[in-house]
Amino acid sequence: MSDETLANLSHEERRFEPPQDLADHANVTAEAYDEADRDRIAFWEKAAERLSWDTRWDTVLDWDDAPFAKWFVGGKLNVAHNCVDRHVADGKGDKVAFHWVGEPDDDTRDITYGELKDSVCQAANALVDLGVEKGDRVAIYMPMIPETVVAMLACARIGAPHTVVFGGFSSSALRDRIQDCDARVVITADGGYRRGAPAALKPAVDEAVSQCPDVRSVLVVRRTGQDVEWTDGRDVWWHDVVEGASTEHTAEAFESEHPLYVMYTSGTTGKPKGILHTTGGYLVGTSYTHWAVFDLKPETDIFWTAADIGWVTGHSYIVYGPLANGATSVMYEGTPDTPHKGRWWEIIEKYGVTILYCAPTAIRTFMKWGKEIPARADLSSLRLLGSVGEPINPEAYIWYRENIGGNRCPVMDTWWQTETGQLMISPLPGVTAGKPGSAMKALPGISAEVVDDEGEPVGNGRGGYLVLTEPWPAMLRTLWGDDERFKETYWQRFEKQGYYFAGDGAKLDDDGDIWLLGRVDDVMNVSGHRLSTTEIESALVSHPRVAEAAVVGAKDEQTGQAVNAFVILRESALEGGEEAPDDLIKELRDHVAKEIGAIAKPKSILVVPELPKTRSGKIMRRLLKDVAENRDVGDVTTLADSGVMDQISEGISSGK
Ligand code: 6R9
Repeated sequence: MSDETLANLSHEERRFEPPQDLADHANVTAEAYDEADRDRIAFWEKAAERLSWDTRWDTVLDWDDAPFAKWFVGGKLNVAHNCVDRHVADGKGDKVAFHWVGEPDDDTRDITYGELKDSVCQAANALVDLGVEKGDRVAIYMPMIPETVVAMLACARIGAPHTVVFGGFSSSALRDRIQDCDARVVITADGGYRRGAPAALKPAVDEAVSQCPDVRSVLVVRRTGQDVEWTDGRDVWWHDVVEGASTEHTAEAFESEHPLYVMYTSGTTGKPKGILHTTGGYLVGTSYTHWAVFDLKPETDIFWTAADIGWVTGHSYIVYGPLANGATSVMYEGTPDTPHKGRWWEIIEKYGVTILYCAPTAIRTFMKWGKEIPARADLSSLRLLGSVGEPINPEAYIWYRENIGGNRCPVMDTWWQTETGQLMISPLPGVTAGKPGSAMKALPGISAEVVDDEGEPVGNGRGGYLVLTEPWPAMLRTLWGDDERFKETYWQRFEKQGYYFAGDGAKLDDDGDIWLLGRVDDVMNVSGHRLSTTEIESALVSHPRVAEAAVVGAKDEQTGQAVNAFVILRESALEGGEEAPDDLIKELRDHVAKEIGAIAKPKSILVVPELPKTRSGKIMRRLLKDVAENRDVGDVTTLADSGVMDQISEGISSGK
């Protein structure tokens, strides 16, 4: 990273100390860093005591066969028992596990831990009746309904690793994933609600499964009541086989390293990568970080991860972490603008949500819609905010803090990956003075470093590659069925040092705090200057008229690569429509030059109505690059809304 790029950092002088009251009662104090530094293994061993083990481990970490880790070796436990049964046994059967909110108004359900236990046992019995055995894979292709959680926990309960596939993915994406992990049973629904209308799921399953001859059963939840095709002998209704099953099921304890789930990473081309997570370490890592970073007080907090379960964020922080901690969570089926743009704030007010965890892309969308919308709701129950998925630009951070957090809630910018399973780099709410735009430090027990091409630490004030230097409990164990690719993808780059290569660029500021710069393949080279997409995007978003920005480097004869920007304007900025886009574009280019330097000035800026995003909110810059380089747009199957690319192309042809 050039020093020019780095210099932009020093503009950010704002600091937010932890609220006094939160700090006084925080679950975790600064002492945790010292404790973990003194003995990382003992630190994680203590964290493992949070769970209920059937058999205690003999060895905390076995790293002899690196990079294949084994955590809590010799230990045995059942994940569903830890997430549900033990809370019921502790007298919390009547406590709400989920306030579930369907997309159609007034379509809500509260599910207690007692009810969840009964449903999970019924589903476990039904799966056993369908012939699912320990170790068999089950694919789950569902909307955001309680049965999705029940299905995941039922699989965990009987030791059958699940693979949840986003409900928004196409039938071919589903087929590839079923085939890659050789799932024999698929759990789905007739459909789910999306943007005010039922969206079908079953036809995609029928199509996918027609090319998966080994799938013998498809278990179907009736959610929308729409018509479905039926294959006798293969398809079974959930209400027939689950709801009639016994609520008694004895959970068997599995080895700590027994596979829990496979999650395929989205947005990459080629064969999907099946990230494998296992039992003990994963539950230790997710439950500890959920408790520490969100300062979870299970008796009083109402926790809401506003994300899809088909994303790792949903797995770790809607399902496993919160349930292991006995939390009460909100789970919402639909989109933020159905039936109106204030839906989230209405939900927060209604349930008294205290902790909100969401993606910067959502925050920037709310910025675009205008602060008047959240201002109409009473958000005073909130005490802590979280962000995940992409770097949060300082502007979005401040907007979130002010307009959602009422200037009293600290913002946890959490960096992690499908591969890491658990939060890795984040502030601690009772300890850290937050800086807008920085994810701050590796959490206690986690070792991160920013290194150069040779794997040497770059030191403060410099940029390079983010690496993780020590194993951690919830780390991926391998890629499903492909140990070689696992080694190549994550461990080969810094093999000599034995570091995990995260694939993200990062820099350390003068205090040694970490700033994420996006994927390393998002770094541009303009006339020999290395520029980060994130930084130019942040500069654009800091202009009052810009809500969202995406930047790509497109081939350029003169400069090697040139900066191409795509921007969405804030709605309030459009009111009156006085200014001609041409003037605005000049103004934006000058603004970037002022914020970063003339070298970063975008060659072109295109005003667009939407940006292409995955359902986890990541901008698919690859597609914008296709547009910028005048190529046909590539695979759009992992886009949340595949019509977006048409809108962008139309914008170009109409000369906007
Ligand atoms: C949890 C999740 C992982 C990639 C990761 C990075 C980006 C996630 C971030 C962030 C900056 C943050 N990312 N959180 N970048 N700041 N707080 O998103 O998993 O879908 O696997 O994506 O997302 O680039 O490498 P996943």
